[in-house]
Amino acid sequence: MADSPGGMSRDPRRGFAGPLRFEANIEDCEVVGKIPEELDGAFYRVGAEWNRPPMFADDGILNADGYVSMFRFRRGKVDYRGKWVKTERFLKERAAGRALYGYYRNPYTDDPSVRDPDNPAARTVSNTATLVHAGKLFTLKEDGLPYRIDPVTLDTHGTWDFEGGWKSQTFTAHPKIDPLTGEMVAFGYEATGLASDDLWIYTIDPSGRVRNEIRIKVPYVSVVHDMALTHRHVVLPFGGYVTSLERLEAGKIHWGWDASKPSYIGVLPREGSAKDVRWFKGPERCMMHTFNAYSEGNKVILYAPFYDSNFFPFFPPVDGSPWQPEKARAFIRKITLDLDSPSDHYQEEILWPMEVSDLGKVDPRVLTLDSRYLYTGYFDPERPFDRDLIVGTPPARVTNCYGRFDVKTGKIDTYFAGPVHSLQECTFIPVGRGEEGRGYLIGVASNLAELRSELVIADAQRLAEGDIARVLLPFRISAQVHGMWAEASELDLS
Ligand code: V55
Ligand code: FE
Repeated sequence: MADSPGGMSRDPRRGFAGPLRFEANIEDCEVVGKIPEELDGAFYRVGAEWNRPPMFADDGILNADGYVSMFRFRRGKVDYRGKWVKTERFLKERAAGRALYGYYRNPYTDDPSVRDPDNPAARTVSNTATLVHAGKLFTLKEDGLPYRIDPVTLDTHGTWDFEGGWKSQTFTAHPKIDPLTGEMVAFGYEATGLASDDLWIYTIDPSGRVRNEIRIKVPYVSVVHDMALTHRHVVLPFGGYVTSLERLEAGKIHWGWDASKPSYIGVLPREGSAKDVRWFKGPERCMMHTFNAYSEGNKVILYAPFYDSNFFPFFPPVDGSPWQPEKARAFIRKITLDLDSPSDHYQEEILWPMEVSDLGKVDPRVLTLDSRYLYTGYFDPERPFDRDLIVGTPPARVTNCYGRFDVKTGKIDTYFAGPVHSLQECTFIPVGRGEEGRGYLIGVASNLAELRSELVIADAQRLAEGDIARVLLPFRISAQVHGMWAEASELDLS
């Protein structure tokens, strides 16, 4: 197998994506530039990493073990720590010394010693997002309950059901925290078991207690991966992916893609009930992540980087046709949901012509409100990039820029990471009081030439000026799915 000049193997399971089976702790990381002294808190991130080879070689990476890590900022220095999320599943597989769990979200494919299709949440890998609410840190995955994580040691302290108030078997990876009230709105889908059409929405007060529950039914069982929250409404987008008990009993991976299915966006008042849900329909779309939404009169405006079609090659089309990479493209869309309209269709506008990464953020202080700036990564082919470093079939996606997309003027302010770097999801760190957009934009970059990871830190109002600082790790860290910033005062950090 020929290696490229940078030592990058052409085998997509080696090189930068090769297995990592260690936990790590660095006090006072190497830094270039100057870490802002005003930052006192932690960047928590989680991703998927196989602790041992998967049972099935064609399984999806979304089924790999959760690995949680932190960059702790304090007095101009940064410490790094990374640990496995010690889920029930992780501990059982470690004791057995081999994979016991089969395909992504299909318990029928599990080893008989652990197989329990009546309790699918017990096999969650908790690999998708980190959450801080009411003084606690969690890792999340949409097929199970949150796992509670010690914010200093990153040790795992079991699952959390909000002191019994959370009744759904599942908890979304994308709850939303209202910056004006501190309340969290979250939901679980497949709430009553495998392929169930129950979706339950909860409001959790700032002290972490469940205050309200709304039980609704979905038009068809699909991935409801993210949501949006306005100061008045809950927004639930989904489309395309399908499952059924028959599919699962037949031993297939949880989702298939059905291009004939409409996309749906549900809207309901935050204090409403099942009869208040309005389902707006649209064409084939792969609706994974949102940026933000707001309510204006009887309209809800949603900004979201939805894909034209199926993003995931390992969730195959149900009609046996091949996965279509040219349709797996995300664009920044503005979607209008008019609650006064007799039409059951949503209106959609593509705001910028360029393809973007669908892992986007806004300043968390303007979540639920009419926000101006959207932040996400993209690949700018005009920038210098060493194309020999792109591996795999289909080729690994590269993100060499973060953009701040201004929805008021259309302007893009761009941060460029470097000619051998691929950026993971960005995170916005708010600074000061009130003013949207004031703060830092940070994220992990894979240095594909040196097989190391770097944390980049830029002034979010001066992205084109490049780094303020970079934290250089002496090793690769696994690809993040999602991460977030927490102030030291939100957690008991010492
Ligand atoms: C996503 C991620 C998941 C998952 C389902 O990004 C959807 C979308 C990391 O796990 O299980
Ligand atoms: Fe996500």
